[in-house]
Amino acid sequence: GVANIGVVGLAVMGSNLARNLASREGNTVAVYNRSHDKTELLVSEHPEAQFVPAGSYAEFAASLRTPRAAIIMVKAGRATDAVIDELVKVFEPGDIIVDGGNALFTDTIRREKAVRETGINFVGAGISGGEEGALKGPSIMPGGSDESWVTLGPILRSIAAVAEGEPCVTHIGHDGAGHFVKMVHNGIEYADMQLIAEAYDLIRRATGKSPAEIADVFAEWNRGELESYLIEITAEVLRQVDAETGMPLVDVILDQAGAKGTGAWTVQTALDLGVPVSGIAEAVFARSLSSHPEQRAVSGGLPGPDDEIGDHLTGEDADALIEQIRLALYASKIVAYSQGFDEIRAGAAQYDWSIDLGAVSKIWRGGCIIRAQFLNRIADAYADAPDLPVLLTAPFFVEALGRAQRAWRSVVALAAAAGIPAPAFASSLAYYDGLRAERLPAALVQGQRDFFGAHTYKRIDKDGTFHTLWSGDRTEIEAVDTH
Ligand code: NBP
Repeated sequence: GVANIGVVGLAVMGSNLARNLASREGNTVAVYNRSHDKTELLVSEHPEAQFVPAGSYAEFAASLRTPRAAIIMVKAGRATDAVIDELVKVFEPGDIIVDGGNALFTDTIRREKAVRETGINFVGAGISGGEEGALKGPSIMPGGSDESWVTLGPILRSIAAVAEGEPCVTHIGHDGAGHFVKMVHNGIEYADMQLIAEAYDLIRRATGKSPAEIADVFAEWNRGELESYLIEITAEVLRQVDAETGMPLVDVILDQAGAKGTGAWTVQTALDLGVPVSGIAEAVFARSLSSHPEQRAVSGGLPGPDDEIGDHLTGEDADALIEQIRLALYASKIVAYSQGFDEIRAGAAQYDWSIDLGAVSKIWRGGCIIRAQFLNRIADAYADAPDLPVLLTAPFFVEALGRAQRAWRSVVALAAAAGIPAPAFASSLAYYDGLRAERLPAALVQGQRDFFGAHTYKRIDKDGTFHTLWSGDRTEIEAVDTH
């Protein structure tokens, strides 16, 4: 074979990734797609590219140099399993199969185990950045064995986005680690987008500013500590005018948010791990609420607050509120990222991955949807304290939260008083105050649990496990710990 890397699945993502690979010095790319017309189209549209088209899996395998390496970019789920089954038949021990689709990490763990039996390496790699990222440089989160990373590392480094001179790819950890981290990336993306949407809604409803005027606010924010791809594109979307009606595009788009499921995976996994990713969960639920028009329609008669915002704030008052909202957004964003990294930390402990959290934050600085300056601060925090249990307790973030908290509280209070839903702002603040609290009412919950289920409790003043004889004389006994 002459090709050093192959791509199976030539829809948008696969063909762009194949073109990206072919554009790098020294790469010759074997390409295969189930429906052969896509393969022919790609090759004929890009005569300059070093492609070796294959009409069958056997031809594909024959066109690859050993040890073979191939990236699968097909629809996640059954299609991925079907392609793996075919590749395993034509590949040999030592070869590498990479799944670059959006697989659920537990599927990746299962596939890695099954493929490893054949002596072939299987690498689940999260790839972020959409179509453009695939073509010009994505952020890549590969899992899999150390052995496969030796072959794969240089190839992936050559096609990844570059941030501050460093390629946005690192070997995340074994088996499903890469897809796990990609999943959490998407969860954080949901939270970030929801927080931005809440900020926009609050500004609009409190100041009456037009979407175009709010676009200017976001463009301004993008020059400061909030600088990020998502803030940048928010300004672009808000500025867009609908050609047909002349209205702001945001006002003609149906207000029902779609989802492909990776946000829900992040939350489901967090529930299993017992990690409170409340900001991410609110973002996922906010999309769910939006997509139930039949429920929203019948809720029109629900009473709102007496002090619904009457007159819009103007001039300095409006400016002051916008600054408060900016701070609330920044603080809530810190919480969302902190919760996401908490989930990665917990996942690593659960699945026995050794994940460098600082390296994860660095490969998100370019190519992916949540790329932002801010990620450098996260990298700094983990450089100073690699075992930091809660990201937001790093000095830099403590300072930022301290600076923002008054504004954050005012904004959440305003939203509640005015009847404007701001679930991600509110739950992020509640999480922050939960972490801060010296005592939590969890003590009462433990008492309730002991009352109805004899679930026992621990005491603050001595070791042991205790139970009060609630239905007897209500004396306390020391319980045998059955856990
Ligand atoms: P799609 O997710 O739309 O999948 C289409 C591809 O899957 C085609 O090449 C199709 O072949 C192939 N395929 C199917 Br469907 N069933 C197959 C089977 N049984 N055997 C062989 N091939 C089969 O493509 P995409 O939007 O390019 O996404 C590819 C992957 O990348 C997905 O896992 C996606 O989640 C992930 N991803 C997408 C984005 C994005 O922005 N779109 C971003 C990041 C990751 P055919 O041509 O013969 O039907």
